[in-house]
Amino acid sequence: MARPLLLLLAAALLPAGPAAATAAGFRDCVAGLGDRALAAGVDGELVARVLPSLSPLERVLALDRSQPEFVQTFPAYLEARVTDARVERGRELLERHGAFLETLLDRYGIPPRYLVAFWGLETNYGGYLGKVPTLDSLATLACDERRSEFFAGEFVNALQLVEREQLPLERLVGSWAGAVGHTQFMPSSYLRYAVDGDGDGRIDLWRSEHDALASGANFLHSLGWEPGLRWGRQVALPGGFAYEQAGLGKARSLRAWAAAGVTRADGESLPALELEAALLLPAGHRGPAFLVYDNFRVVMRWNASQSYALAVGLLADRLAGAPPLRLPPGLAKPLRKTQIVDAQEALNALGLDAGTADGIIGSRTRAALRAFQLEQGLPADGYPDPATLTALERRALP
Ligand SMILES: [Ca+2]
Repeated sequence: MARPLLLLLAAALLPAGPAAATAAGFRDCVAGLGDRALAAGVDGELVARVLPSLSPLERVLALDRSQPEFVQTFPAYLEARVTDARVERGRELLERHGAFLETLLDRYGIPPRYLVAFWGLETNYGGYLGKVPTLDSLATLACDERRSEFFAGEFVNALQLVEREQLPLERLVGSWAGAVGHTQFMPSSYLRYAVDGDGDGRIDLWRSEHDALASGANFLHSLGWEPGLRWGRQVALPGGFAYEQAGLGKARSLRAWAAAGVTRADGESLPALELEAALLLPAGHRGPAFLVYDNFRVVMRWNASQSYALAVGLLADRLAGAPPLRLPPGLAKPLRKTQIVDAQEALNALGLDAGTADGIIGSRTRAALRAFQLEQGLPADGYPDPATLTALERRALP
């Protein structure tokens, strides 16, 4: 019964005009979220206490709509995230939490270096948990038309979490998009996968590092991590390699890659196993090449970005003592988003189906670029390097 009362309040307290319409719209929407929470079994007292406290956050909408001018390249992404300082700190934490991390390896099959790598990438090992009030950000996004259904569900999950863990409301802070704690779980993942690592009977991903590490281990285990296998590795390609063999959807056995002349980065042969691996060229054929295994796909279920999953694997390797990845110079130069949009439009005009011209280099754009490169006799790595963009511009001229 909260809805009519809140609407009346909104109408009585706010001035007329567009702002009032927005504010009244938010109150109406929030009342709907409350009904949804009640229907999901959330305690009425909690719903009644939370609803009037919610505020729409303009900056959350601004961030959700922000369109970066530049597309960050993989080398730039990696340089910003897998830093020497982060490696050093991660090694300290591996040591400090060593005994506990070993128990997680026994129980969930996730090696310590991966758990620490996720921790480092998500929040810089708890250095930045986010300060945005989670219920406000989730309500704001749930009341925006773009991804309303997803965030409405997360809002209800957040209330269920408050109830189950008896959390004080002020504890719920995190990223602008509603992720919380050391491992930046959305409320649905927190409810479903978080576990009590320190054994105090509660699951607190903000305050307990052991709860966060154990929850990360349980999450990866639930997503299908295969114990005993790596994420992948950097490899070297032979001269004259046919780059169109690259792509996450083109997995072949390690034995087949070895037969195609692919070696470990140090030139040693790959183990002749039946293990399935896909070849990735995240910075094109001039950049590093990686073979990635099934556990890489598990990391992408945590976060669907290939760059993120590569950063997790490469940080984990460095925590275990691997040297920094050597990148050829000049690859980190960012691409303008407008350049990518233009390229996508040109590819679509040529009938090569790059998908929506949104400036994001996804799998369809990569496939369309590869088709164009093959047609032009360019290295078919699916990467928008200057040679490809120039050829595309020329080809697209009327
Ligand atoms: Ca705990």
